[in-house]
Amino acid sequence: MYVSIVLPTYNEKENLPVMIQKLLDVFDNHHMKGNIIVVDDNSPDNTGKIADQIAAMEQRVKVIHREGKMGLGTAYIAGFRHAVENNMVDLVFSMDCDQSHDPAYIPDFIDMHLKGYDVVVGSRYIDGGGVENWGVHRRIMSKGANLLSSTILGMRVKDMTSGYRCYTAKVLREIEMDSITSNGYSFLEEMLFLCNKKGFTIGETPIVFIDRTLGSSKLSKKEMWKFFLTLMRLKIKS
Ligand SMILES: Nc1nc2c(ncn2[C@@H]2O[C@H](COP(=O)(O)OP(=O)(O)O)[C@@H](O)[C@H]2O)c(=O)[nH]1
Ligand SMILES: [Mg+2]
Repeated sequence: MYVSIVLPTYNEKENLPVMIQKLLDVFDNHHMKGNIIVVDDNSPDNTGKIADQIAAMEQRVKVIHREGKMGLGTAYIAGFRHAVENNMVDLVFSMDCDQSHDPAYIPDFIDMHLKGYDVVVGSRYIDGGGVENWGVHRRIMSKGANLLSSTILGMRVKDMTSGYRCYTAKVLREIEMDSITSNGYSFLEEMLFLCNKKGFTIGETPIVFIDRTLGSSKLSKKEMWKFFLTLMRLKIKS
């Protein structure tokens, strides 16, 4: 099993070194082959330079530099493209680089994949999953967005907005990622919608999401509105 981890970063200088070390420990402890692909958007806090320094010492770490903040969706796409250029790759993960996604869950995702799922979502909203450190406002927004999108799009997935996922290389080679017009958080919704439409199977594994303690969130009010607009557009398309 060869695994690639795509880590989009924007101002994550405190989190990136910790996250990479934790991921490499998981690789080593589980005898996994793989690499980590950091996609940095010219972070003003020099996350990109820190990533280069780590990559110079650790060949399992690759860095994609983009000119400026171009959004989470296109960062995922750039990382996914790079990951599947490698013929050895079996599974590609996406994870936030703020330590809210614990690398210790990676073996659970792999188990779900081995049960036959093409896409595995790390879910906060199934038994065993949860959220820590979120205020009431953010909890309601997230739960509401998920209920609405799974109901409107008629999908069984309980956590449509979780960014902790894994896809088989086949999924990423077959989904027309260029057709995805949404960026930011709506990307996550649109990607699952396309996977479902193509007939790929989607499973969920529980994760406890621990909100970041270092750095700050990039989720803006604008992203939330875009999420609902995307939902309507996908509904019309389906
Ligand atoms: N490359 C890149 N990474 C981004 C961008 N926006 C957010 N990220 C990263 O995506 C991940 C999730 O973002 P975050 O702000 O933690 O979102 P939240 O957890 O929903 O509050 C983090 O690793 C961010 O550094 C972007 O425009 N470009
Ligand atoms: Mg976060």
